[in-house]
Amino acid sequence: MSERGDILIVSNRLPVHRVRAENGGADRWETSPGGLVSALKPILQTVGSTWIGWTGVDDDDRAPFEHDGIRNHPVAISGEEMRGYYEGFSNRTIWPLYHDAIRPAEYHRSWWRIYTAVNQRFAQAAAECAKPGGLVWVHDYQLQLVPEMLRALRPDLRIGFFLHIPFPPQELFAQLPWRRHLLRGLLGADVIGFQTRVASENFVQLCRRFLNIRDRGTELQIEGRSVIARAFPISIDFGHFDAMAGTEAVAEQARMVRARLGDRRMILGVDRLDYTKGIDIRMRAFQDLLHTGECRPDDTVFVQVAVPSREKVEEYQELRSNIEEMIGRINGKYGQVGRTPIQYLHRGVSQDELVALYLLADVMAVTPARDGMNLVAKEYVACRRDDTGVLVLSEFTGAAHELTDALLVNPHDVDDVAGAIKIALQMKPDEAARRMHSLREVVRQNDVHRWARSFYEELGA
Ligand code: ADQ
Repeated sequence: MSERGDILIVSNRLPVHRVRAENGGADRWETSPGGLVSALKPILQTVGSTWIGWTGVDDDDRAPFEHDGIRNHPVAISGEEMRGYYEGFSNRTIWPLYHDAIRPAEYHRSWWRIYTAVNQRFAQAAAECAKPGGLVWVHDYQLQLVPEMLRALRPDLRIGFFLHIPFPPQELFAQLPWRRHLLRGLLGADVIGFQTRVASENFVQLCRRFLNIRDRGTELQIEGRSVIARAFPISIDFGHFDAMAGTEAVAEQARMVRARLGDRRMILGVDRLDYTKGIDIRMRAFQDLLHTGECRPDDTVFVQVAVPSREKVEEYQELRSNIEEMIGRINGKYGQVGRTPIQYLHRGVSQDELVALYLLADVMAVTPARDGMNLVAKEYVACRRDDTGVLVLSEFTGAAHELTDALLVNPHDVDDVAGAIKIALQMKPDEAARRMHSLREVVRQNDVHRWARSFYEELGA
């Protein structure tokens, strides 16, 4: 991969955000949290790379700049375009539809027009930056039309596309008024990567049905080209998390938090505040355990970290009030003075703090109704160097396909989730160790470096 020199990454957001300076000093850039950035950063820092994306500020057409070893190339998007392309089409049409339509998807022609125009701008920027015969890797559901648009502008390029979220079954995808356009958009790539085999099979079936495309399993034939569509399950930098879990800085953080928690058992949830993540389900499950007395506020605490997300989208504002109301109700009913059963943080946490929480968690509760992969589950496992701790994991995550030694649960079944948390809290140390040991081996062997290598090899790097 490094022999090819520059990698060109194209995604909605640049991997940085601007932090306002205090005391009149200069603003600075910071690396952003989130699945994509956590996954790619370790690889990009080791080779020359350019990243094309939005800075997070409307109409920001600043010149390219360097941060943390990556060259950032901003794409300017106006406030109105963000409402149509991002908040609208990406997050109120595609996001719910691709996550099993757990919220109704909305179809608006004006959003689609803006989505198309903004995708064209990203394709143009990539066409201008890419070296002759170079590699371009386009990411995620906000940019599904870019591969086809980019191929039209620069047929010399090798183009990869990776979808971080699920790809839905035919019955759901078929609702989309622009279904053929989206399939053709993706087929502009040479390699299309999905999180799971089911997702890639859904895609191939849809290409057969709506575009009459011939295929041989994972290889499709379109206009004399062959396109590979298959699963590349994303992962984390195992070595990084494993090493961090052994540092003094993390141990110090863990001691501080432990002192505040006392000797209570800890159940942990860490997510972007998103309705797909099933935060409500695990709260309901915990409430059941408080109700039956299987957990008491003086022996167990649930720590839920929820990083603010998509706050301009109505569903997310609604979700936040529902979750906070629910937590308030549970704490009001079951709490004691000085003993709050659910500790809720609505903010990002530093990586030291995050790893300290992973180390303190007797049980990690990951219960999305649907999730492309879920990196949090893998991060938890990577931090449990002494093979303690139990992972409760939704069957509907991509991660569940690999992490089969977790306690797998149906997130639509509160009894199942409550039952698994109870089993996890009571699990004998030798069984917990056997499971954790095997989970750690899975993540160690299939880390993010292997993921990127396999994608790049398929792309012909
Ligand atoms: P996300 O939906 O963002 O990712 P996830 O895979 O769990 O979900 O990744 C979240 C990342 O953000 C993790 O690396 C985690 O450490 C970090 N993070 C979460 N909460 C945090 C907090 N409060 N403070 C600081 N950091 C926090 C999307 C898809 C997933 C897919 C990833 C990668 O929705 O299904 O796994 O992309 O492909």
